[in-house]
Amino acid sequence: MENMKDILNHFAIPNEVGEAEPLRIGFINDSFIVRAKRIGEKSYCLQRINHKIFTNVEGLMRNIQLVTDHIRHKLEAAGEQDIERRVLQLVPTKDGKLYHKTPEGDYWRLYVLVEPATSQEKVTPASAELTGEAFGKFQCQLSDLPFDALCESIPNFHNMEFRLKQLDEALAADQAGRKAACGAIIDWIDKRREEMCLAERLFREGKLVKRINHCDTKVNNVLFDEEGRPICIVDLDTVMPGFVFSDFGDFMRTAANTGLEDDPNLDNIHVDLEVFEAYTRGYLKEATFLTEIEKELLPYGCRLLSYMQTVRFFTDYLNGDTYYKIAYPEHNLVRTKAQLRLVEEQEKSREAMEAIIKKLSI
Ligand code: GN1
Ligand code: MG
Repeated sequence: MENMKDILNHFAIPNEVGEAEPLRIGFINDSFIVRAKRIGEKSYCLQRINHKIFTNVEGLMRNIQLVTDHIRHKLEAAGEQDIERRVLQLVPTKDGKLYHKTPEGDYWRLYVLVEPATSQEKVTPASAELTGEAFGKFQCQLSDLPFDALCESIPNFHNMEFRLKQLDEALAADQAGRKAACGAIIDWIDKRREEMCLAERLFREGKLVKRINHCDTKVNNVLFDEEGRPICIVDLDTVMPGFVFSDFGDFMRTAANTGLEDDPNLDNIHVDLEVFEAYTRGYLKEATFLTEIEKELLPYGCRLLSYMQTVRFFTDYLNGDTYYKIAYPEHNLVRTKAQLRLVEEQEKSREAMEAIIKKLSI
């Protein structure tokens, strides 16, 4: 079995470094920090990729290289000075590969550590606006890459038709015997099926394009500099083709909600229109590539991503909690109800959201 030193030794690290120390961030991969021995030299972030979730590690790593190279070239062309903090940089292995696979079948990769940099867990209207700018710029930098240059690192990740098919399979199997008590939720989901598969239909009709999305647009996936300005987008595992409102909607799902994703008190859940407006302002400033239909569908994207999450949590509940980590037995049901309520709140705020987009589009 390879130890951490053996693993590090496979990578082409140009300077002397210390031992890998565990970093407690993220739920999916395991991360370690590897500090430079001398001040002023580079430090690194070593990660074990969760290949149970990301089964196509080769494709995933090719995506990341393509995206980071593309952004780097754009920054160079624009004369950017601080490139090392503006885009993630992979360190290849000594034999020129993007990752190292151990004899036990674990996959490891190494990034240059972006520093100095800070991250935020909670969003304010001010940081929402900056985060909107950062994700808008990220999509813009990638908007001239053909969407099919990248693979789906998780196939059908944000495909609503596919998520409903998974739900139907879970309902048919009823593995955990939980279906009978969930009639109201099933009806609620059924009522919205057609509306929520609109994007897939528009794509088939050639009315909507796919673009490269980040697919995990939480505020903690943006690094900020000492002055609180966004510098770098991180967590690129789910960067893949999809509809623009995946990124817009997922940010709103997680940040423009006055309650929690798993709030047991549904009365806490409302759309935070201040955060919605701030993020939208930042996003629209940078996302200059948007077509009319994409812009028009941004409020729909918010409902879609919350609905998709309702379906995903509920499917996992029916399957007996096999995907999401749970903190207590009914956790996935509580999450389902909280996301369902968020969709309802977003339905109520639909006109207000549309008015904000209209106002900011002038
Ligand atoms: C998972 O673990 P985290 O928070 O990065 C999930 C997202 C969900 C989210 C719900 C790879 O993301 O798609 O929206 O949970 N990521 C994956 O909290 O499934
Ligand atoms: Mg993530």
